[in-house]
Order: sequence, then C-alpha cells, then structure tokens
Amino acid sequence: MEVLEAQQGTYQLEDYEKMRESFDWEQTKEAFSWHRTGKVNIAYETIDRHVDEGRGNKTALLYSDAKREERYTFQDMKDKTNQAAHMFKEMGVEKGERIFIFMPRSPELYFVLLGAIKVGAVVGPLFEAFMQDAVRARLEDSEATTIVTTPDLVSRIPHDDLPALKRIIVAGEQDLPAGDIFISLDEKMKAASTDDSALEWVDLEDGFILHYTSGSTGKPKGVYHVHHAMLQHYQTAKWVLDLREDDVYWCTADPGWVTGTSYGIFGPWLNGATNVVRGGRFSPDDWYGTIDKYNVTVWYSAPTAFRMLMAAPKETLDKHDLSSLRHILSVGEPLNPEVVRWGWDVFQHRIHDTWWMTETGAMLICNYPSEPIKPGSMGRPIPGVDAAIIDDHGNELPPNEMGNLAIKAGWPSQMRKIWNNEPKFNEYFAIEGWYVSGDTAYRDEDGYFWFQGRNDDVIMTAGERVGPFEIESKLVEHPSVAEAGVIGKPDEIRGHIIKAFIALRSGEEESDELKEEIRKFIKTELAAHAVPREIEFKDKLPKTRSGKIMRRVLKAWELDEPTGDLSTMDDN
Ligand code: 6R9
Repeated sequence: MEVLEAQQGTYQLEDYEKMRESFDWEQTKEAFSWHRTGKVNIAYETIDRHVDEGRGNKTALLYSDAKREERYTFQDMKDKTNQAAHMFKEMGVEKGERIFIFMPRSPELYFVLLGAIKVGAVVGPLFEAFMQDAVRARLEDSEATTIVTTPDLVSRIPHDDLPALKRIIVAGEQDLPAGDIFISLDEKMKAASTDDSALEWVDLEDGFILHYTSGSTGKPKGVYHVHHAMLQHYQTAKWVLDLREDDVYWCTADPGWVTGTSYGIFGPWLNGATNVVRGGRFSPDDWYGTIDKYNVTVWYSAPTAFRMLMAAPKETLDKHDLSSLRHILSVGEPLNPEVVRWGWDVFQHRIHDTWWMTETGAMLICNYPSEPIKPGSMGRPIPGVDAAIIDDHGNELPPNEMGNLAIKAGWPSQMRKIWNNEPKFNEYFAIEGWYVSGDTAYRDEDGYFWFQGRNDDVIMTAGERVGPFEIESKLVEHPSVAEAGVIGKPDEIRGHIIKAFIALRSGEEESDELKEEIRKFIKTELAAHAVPREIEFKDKLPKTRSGKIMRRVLKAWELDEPTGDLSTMDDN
C-alpha cells in the first residue's frame, strides 16, 4: 500500500489520535467572544472581533479580477459590512428574513453577505451561472424578500408571481430598471453609517445561511444552517487547513457553493487569516499567477481543477514561482491517487483530501498535515465526530466492506432543516442515531475511508453537484422533447460529464442542430454548468411501471454493463 508520510513541520493538530480521545466541542467554545459575553453572531466573530482585539490593521481580503485589484483590512471589512447591515435595517429587513445574493465574486458580495447576517437575516447565495428558472425555483421555495445582484444578472430575476419578494438591490453605477422594487446598492451603501448599531445578537440555533443543493429527485433543497456551525468552521480550518493568522489562504470555490462560504469566508476569517479571492474564470496561467502574486501559503481546491492544471503545458507551471505554498487540500469529488502523485511531483507537497457535504456544513472526514496519507483515501473523521460504514438497517460493517457512509448525528455544523421539507430532512436521519450521506464507501483496518460512489443519481461534474431531475424537467419543456433521462458519464478531467438520453416527440427529426439547440435551451433557461455535454436520441426511455425514468439502466447502457433487475421496468 502506497503511503505518503507527514512532512516535517509544526502543525495546529499535532497528535490526531490523542485529540480524538480527549477532544470535546465544549473546548472550541472558548475561542469565541460569546463564550464570555453571551452575544452571538457569526458575522461578528468572523470580522468585528478581530478589530475589537486589536487586529484591525491586518489584511483580511485580497481581491482581484481582470479590472480590479483591492485590499481590505479587518477594519475596512467591519465598516463595509456595517454599512450593508444598516442598509438592510433601514429597508426594514427583520431577523430570519431570507436575503439572496446573486453576484459574481467581488468585494461587494462579501460585504453584503456578511452585512445581511449581521442583521440576523438568512442568506441564500446563488451561483452566478443560474438562469431565470433556477433563480425562480429558489426564490419561490425560500420566500426570499430581498435579492442583491449586478446589472448583468438582474434580467434573470423574475418578479412576477413571487409575492414575498420586495426588493431587488442592484450593484454598480448605472440606471436601474424601472419599478419600485429596484434599489441601488451603491447609493444605499454610500449613505449608510459604519457604526455598530445595526448588529443584531441572535441565538446559536438561529439560521444564517440557506444553501440550495441538488438531490436525485424533486426540486433543489434548501439546506439550512445555524450560527452554531461556527464552532466547526473555526476548528476544522485550524486542524485541517492548518490556518494561522499569518497565512495567505486561497479557497478557489465560489460562495454560490458551500465550500465557498464555509471555507471561503467563515473558516479562514474566524481564524484571522488573509483571504485571497480571485474573480473571473479558471485558467492555469491565471491560477498559478494568483498563487505567485499573493504568495499563497494554503490552497484549497478541487480535483477537477487539479486535473485541468495537470493537463496544462509545463511552461505555464514553470513561469510561476509557487514556493510560497506550504499546504494543499482538495474537496468535492474523489481525488485520484494519480493527482496526489502529480501534486507531490510539481509542488513537492501532498494534496490533502477532505470529505463533507452541503448538508454537513463543514469537513468531517479528512487528511491532516501531521498524519500519513494513503492516496485515494478521503482520510479519517475529525476529532469530535464519529463516522461508520453501515448497512441499510444501521448495522456497522467490518473493515473493507462497502456500505453506506454514515455519521453519528449531532455534530455542531449539521444542517438543522431542509427548508419547507421536513420529510426530506427526516430521510437523512431515518436510521436511528445516524446521518446517512448518500455516498457509499468502505473503511480499511487503519480507519481510513475510501469513497466508492453515490448511491443516488446525483451527478458530481467538475466539482459541482447537479441533480438530474432539474435538468430532465427542463429538457421536457423543450418543444421537441418528449422524455429525457440524465446521467453522469465518467470523464477523465471533470470526474463526470452530464449525458442526456432524449426521446423526441413524434414527427421531430433527430439532428446535430437540434442537439445544439437543446443545449442552448438548458444554458439559457437553467445554467451553463447543467448543460448536457452529450445528448443521445432514443426511440423510448426505460421506465418503471410508475413512470420513473430508470437512470441506472441508462447508465448500464452507457457503460456497457449488465442492466440488473428489470422486473419493475415497463415494457410497453
Ligand atoms: C463540500 C461539497 C457533496 C458530495 C458528497 C460526495 C462528493 C465531496 C468528496 C466527495 C469523494 C471527496 N464529495 N467530497 N467525493 N471524495 N473528498 O462538495 O458539498 O456540493 O454538497 O457535494 O460531493 O458525493 O456526497 P456538495
């Protein structure tokens, strides 16, 4: 068995075994000011507290894109987030209201997101690629009152038939669309005070974020997290990211996804680190350039990105000085041993895999800088958390047997509900005492977990989690499409790509133009990352007698594998 031993150094988690025996989440509470004052707000702990403790002049945010290059201290962040908080307050936003943030990465996104949390609102970050229907589904389900956006995206926000929606706040200096619902962010921010009086104290069990994520059936689910999650954001950023105050840290994930908030905002700033945010799109040159330019020390990214960097010409790598890096991590999909070997080769560092989910709020199974890595394994549970492989009845399975990856329920950052959908929430906890993740895995004799796959049909493509149902529903809205089934097809770079099987309406002709048109339809109506890279026309699709598309049969067709039990298939 291949093992990469720990590299020499001093780390925030020195002795994993010892910590697993002795650790209790009560200990983490002492790191927060509410432990002394009783006053709780995750945004306060993330930003203001550093100012109150004399770290106001430290750089909090290093932002850049093709046009902007800006630096903000914790004091600056405090002022800006206070202004955003005042803006929301003056509009009459109340505790618990849902405020959506639909913007590409920019400093304003961070001001507004944290400002909304300061007034006790629940923020709903939306990825910038979402189109009108995807935005509508999320606004509708959450009954959001407010959405903050940019001029480029504002036309994708529907405002008919959304009775709860009161305000569309638009960033940037330009004329607003006509209508009372539109408000200028710049104007309101400029006019707002920077004082502390808009900050609301909340309860540890009050919500602060609602991340919509995809399952295999039904609409996207609103995963609801509470302020208490900060314990685990803070502690895992210390143990796993190994963050210290002098680190320059770069998490490449967008805040539209959970990694971009838990570890793009809260984890690093709760620990007082400097956070790099790079706007714009991925390119190997740009990414290596970002590490070089800011002397990034800790880098958290995803397998797809590493694989794309692997495929880039060597000259791109050689152009940049990456010697500032001291710790590299990965999340979102299986990290191939080959990528870990490549990382060792080119960075002289191990890439540390981490496993968690939107629903879990923070990291649960990880590799640690002070511990050996087995390339291909996700690592071992963090101290304070128990994980196991269980069968469908909740029995723990012995080492090396594959089963459901489950976590002992009750860790600090565990989701507290699925918005408006208690039955869905309960499904995760159907086995007494356990959270069942939907992933299959096994555990080896040394306690390392090995990912095997998802046991539902959720597709992980380029690190993004896409539900086949949302795409299928959109596909059948296309006038030529009668039925559609969507699967993830294994792909060397992206992990999986989206493949759609489509049965056309009678009289429709199969053609490459039609495929292109259907792709465009998904791109403009749903989201670019939901577009099926491959489309295959079929006369009819395999369905159960109750009319459900049998995706596992489509998958078997695709992979040339046996189709398994077809007794529920409708053969008409
Ligand atoms: C944080 C995040 C969750 C799903 C999860 C699993 C897959 C995440 C992984 C991994 C293999 C890893 N996943 N980390 N698979 N190895 N280290 O990604 O959340 O978008 O909700 O996705 O991602 O299938 O169930 P989310």
